[in-house]
Amino acid sequence: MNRTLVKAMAELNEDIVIEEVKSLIKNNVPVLEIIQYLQRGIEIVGKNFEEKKYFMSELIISGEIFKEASQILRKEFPLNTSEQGNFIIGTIYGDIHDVGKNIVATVMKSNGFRVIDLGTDVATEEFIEAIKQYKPKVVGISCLLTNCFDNLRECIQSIQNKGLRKDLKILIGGGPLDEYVRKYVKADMLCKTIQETVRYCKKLYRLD
Ligand code: B12
Repeated sequence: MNRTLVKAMAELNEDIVIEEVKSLIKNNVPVLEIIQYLQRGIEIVGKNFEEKKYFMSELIISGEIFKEASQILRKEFPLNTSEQGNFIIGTIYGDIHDVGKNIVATVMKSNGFRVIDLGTDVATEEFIEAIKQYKPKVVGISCLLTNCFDNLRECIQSIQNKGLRKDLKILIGGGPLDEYVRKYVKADMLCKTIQETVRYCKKLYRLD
C-alpha cells in the first residue's frame, strides 16, 4: 500500500500525485496496483464530499487529477491491435462519471478487444443501436449514481425486450454498485475491479 499516493490523491495534491505515479512506474510497480491506490484516494474524496468536508469544486478537481494520472498510466499499457472481440461500453444516461469507464476501456483495448466507447449519459436507444451494429458478446455499463439505478434497469430491460439478449452478457460496474443492485437491474455480472472485468470477458470470448 502506497500511503503517499493515497494521501496525495485524497488531499488533491496534484504535483505529488503525478510525481508519485511516475516514481512507482519507474520502480516497476504494476499499473493496476497504482490505479488501486488512486482509487482508494479518490474514495476518500467522495467520503469527504458526503460528509460536507469537500464541495463540488473538490470533486471536479479530483476527477481532473485522476484523469491526468490515467494519461501517464495509459502509456504503460501494451498496445494491442489484434481486436479479437467487440466490447461496447458506456455510462448510463443521467450519469456523467467517466474516469472508471475510461480505465476499463483502456485496459480492455490493451487486452486485445475492439472497444466501442459510447461515452457518458448514454441513452438506451444508443446502446441498442450499437448492439445491433457491432453484435458484441458483452456490453459494459457504468453507473455511479444511486438515482440512476432505475435508468440502468430500464436500459437492460429494453435491450431484453428487443430480443438482443440471447447471446449477450450485460456487465455493470461503478463505485456504489453491489450484488443487490445487480439483481435489481437484472445484469448478468457485476465487476468491481479491472482484473475481474478482463478475466470475465476473456472467458466469454475464449481468449484465456
Ligand atoms: C470524481 C467524481 C465526480 C466528478 C466526475 C468526473 C468524471 N469525469 O468522471 C464530477 C465532479 C463531475 C462528479 C459529479 C457528481 N457526483 Co461524483 N464523484 C466523483 C468521485 C469522487 C470519484 C469517482 C471516480 O472517478 N472514481 C475512480 C474510478 C476509477 O472508480 P470507479 O468509477 O468506481 O471505477 C472502477 C470500478 O467501479 C469499475 N468500473 C467503473 N465503471 C465500470 C463499468 C464497467 C462495465 C465495469 C465492468 C467496471 C466499471 O472499474 C473502475 C476501476 O476499478 C465519486 C466518489 C466515489 N467513491 O466513487 C463521487 C460520487 C460518485 N459522486 C457523487 C455525486 C452525488 C455526484 C453529483 C450528483 C454531485 C452533485 N451534487 O452534482 C454529480 C453527478 C453528475 C452526474 N449527473 O453524473 C456520489 C454518488 C452518491 C450516490 N451513491 O449516488 C459519489 C459516490 C460521492 C459521494 N460519496 O457522495 N463526481
